[in-house]
Amino acid sequence: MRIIQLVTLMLILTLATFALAQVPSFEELDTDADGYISRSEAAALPCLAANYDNIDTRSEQGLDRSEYQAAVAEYCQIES
Ligand SMILES: [Ca+2]
Repeated sequence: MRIIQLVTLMLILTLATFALAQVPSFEELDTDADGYISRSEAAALPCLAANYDNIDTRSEQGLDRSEYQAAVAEYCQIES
């Protein structure tokens, strides 16, 4: 019985880690498809929203694809 509980716990932790590691694509966040991620669109990804002012270095319509990719690499990586 104890083995089953341990295996179940390990499975839950593995699935939780996998779920947290999933970062939406640029297209998934750019819901209005204007080619930029606005502050309100960024709200769907907390690690992006929390650092939005640091990331949006060009202060145009929002984050472009290169800013988004750099931001994910810097702020949204989950240690495994
Ligand atoms: Ca957009």
